[in-house]
Amino acid sequence: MTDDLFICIDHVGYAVLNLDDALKLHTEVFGWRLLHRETNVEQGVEEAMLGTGDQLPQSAQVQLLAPLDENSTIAKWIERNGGKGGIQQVCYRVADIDKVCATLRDRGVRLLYDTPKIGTGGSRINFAHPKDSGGILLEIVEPTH
Ligand code: MC0
Repeated sequence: MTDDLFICIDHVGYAVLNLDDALKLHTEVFGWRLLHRETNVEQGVEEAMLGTGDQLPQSAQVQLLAPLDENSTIAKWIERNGGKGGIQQVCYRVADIDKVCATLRDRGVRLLYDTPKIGTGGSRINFAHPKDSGGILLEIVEPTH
């Protein structure tokens, strides 16, 4: 057991305008494999997780995030980005999200949620505000296994 806060980069999240179009590009052209797809109403997204193995969680996956409607954080991000997709977030994997969130709060980082919410595949997630993480929206995930 080390004192490291994070295990690894879990995924990079791309905001996309259309999930099926983006899936075609990232699987057929770039050769990623679709590992998981779901709709997360609370987060306002339809998402797809891409990797090179057969099952979650792997290191450094690609997550495609399409807005469910115009109120989605992804829709707002795309609008602010001139109507184009791009990198919306980077996500770090942790073993104990409650412990890591407490440590980050102690260090002055504002987290978006008081308690973690449900993310991809039933994982527990929280986000550091971009103002406190060098302008990058930083997601923290504790996978289910
Ligand atoms: C906003 N800002 C960003 C940003 N979004 N900076 C870097 N990366 C981003 N993605 C900046 C704005 O430019 C602005 O800076 C400042 O943050 C505040 O922006 P705002 O317009 O006042 O606030 P909103 O309404 O855009 O909200 C930003 C916030 C929101 C980060 C709070 O996007 C949020 O709640 N995100 C967490 C949830 C999320 O992203 N869900 C979708 C992924 P200036 O300098 O102009 O003031 S769901 C997911 O990822 C799940 C499924 C999973 O992985 O399991």
